[in-house]
Amino acid sequence: MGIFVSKKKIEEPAQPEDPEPSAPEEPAPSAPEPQETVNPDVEYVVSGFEKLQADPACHSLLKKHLSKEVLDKLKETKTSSFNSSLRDVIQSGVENLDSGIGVYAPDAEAYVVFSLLLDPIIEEYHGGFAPTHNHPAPDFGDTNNFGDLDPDAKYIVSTRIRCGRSVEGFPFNPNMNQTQYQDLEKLAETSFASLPEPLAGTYYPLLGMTDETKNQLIEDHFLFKEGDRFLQAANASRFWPTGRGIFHNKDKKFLVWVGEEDHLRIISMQEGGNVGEVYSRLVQGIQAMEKTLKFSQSARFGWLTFCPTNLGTTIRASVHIKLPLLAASGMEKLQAVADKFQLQVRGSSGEHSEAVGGKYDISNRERLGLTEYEAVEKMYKGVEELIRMEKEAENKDDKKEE
Ligand code: ADP
Ligand code: CIR
Repeated sequence: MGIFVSKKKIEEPAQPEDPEPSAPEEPAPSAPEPQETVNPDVEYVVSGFEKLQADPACHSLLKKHLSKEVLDKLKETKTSSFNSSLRDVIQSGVENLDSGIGVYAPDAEAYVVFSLLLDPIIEEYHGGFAPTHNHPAPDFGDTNNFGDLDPDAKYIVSTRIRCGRSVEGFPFNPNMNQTQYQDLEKLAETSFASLPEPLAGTYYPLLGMTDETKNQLIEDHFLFKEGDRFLQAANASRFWPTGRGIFHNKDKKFLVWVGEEDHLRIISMQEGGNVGEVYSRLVQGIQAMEKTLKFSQSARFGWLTFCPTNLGTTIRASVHIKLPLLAASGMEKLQAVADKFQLQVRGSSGEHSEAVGGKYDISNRERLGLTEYEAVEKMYKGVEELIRMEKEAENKDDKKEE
């Protein structure tokens, strides 16, 4: 397990002790200097700012957008709902200097109260979603428009589309207590019980799961990894494994994560490149769960999530793909090609992992300011183009050999 950074309590100011009664002939002792209240959260963000600035290898959006001016304006700010501070927002990025983003929203109100820092990060991540923009209404479009990206099964190993949901009435991770995790899990289980075939299945709580089962589920890409240091530093892993678990249907093509980064992650996945099948199953799953659960939404940001990169549609549509020629020089080079289509390249075990056996995870990068349909389409069209480029490179190689 990685580090765990606890939320420190604000210490009471030291009280001066009552002076001893002095002898009448001696001068009265002077009153002790009033001591300044030390607020550890403010001290943390001030030194955190310096730590970020001092590390030339840190390239997070937090470092880029936390200017001295923004720090000074926000360092004493708190949300009224949960008393969350700037420290709660930036702690993950300060403890993990290799963060890409570095911030989380400790509660829904933080998106408004800390907008001076979060708005520019959101704008940069989600392709120019400016403070004046509003996220469009949910629109899944016609799921049948997407076909199989790789009918010959030459490049794409598997396809997965997920979304995140927060359940109304529960705070985000750092403000959840143990009972709330248990209550959230119970609510989710009630919802799973109402799922129709072929989505129906079983919920497996992490509590009591053997290490063997857990590790197999992780290795097979079904379950979240344990001990994510980015989440731990954001105070998102407290009371682990209470209230955490995974639901899946019989063929493990429809899955739901409970209590990880978001309250729920709804997932559809299968082998091969049939995006239409994967997407339509996800839409069915979301719509079935909406019948029993109410999810948190904001007029400006769409579906609300813990990480600002997931706001809006919360859709990450990905393929596990092998593109040996385009990836010949590694992940960074492939990312440069993928940037043209606003795609994100991850390793084969998810974010912050390496590409094993030349298998990359390529997904839409933006989730906010576009519809669900458009988010999937970004991945679809981009990957279609990458496969075309790989084929072109294969043809060039063939010509060289002739
Ligand atoms: P998330 O997708 O929820 O943001 P991760 O990047 O950690 O989180 O991925 C979660 C898991 O899903 C990892 O095991 C990852 O390898 C797996 N995964 C992602 N895309 C695919 C895919 N197209 N096929 C199979 N597994 C996938
Ligand atoms: C980071 O900043 O790298 C982690 N907190 C993860 C951010 C989510 N990543 C993403 O690009 N969607």
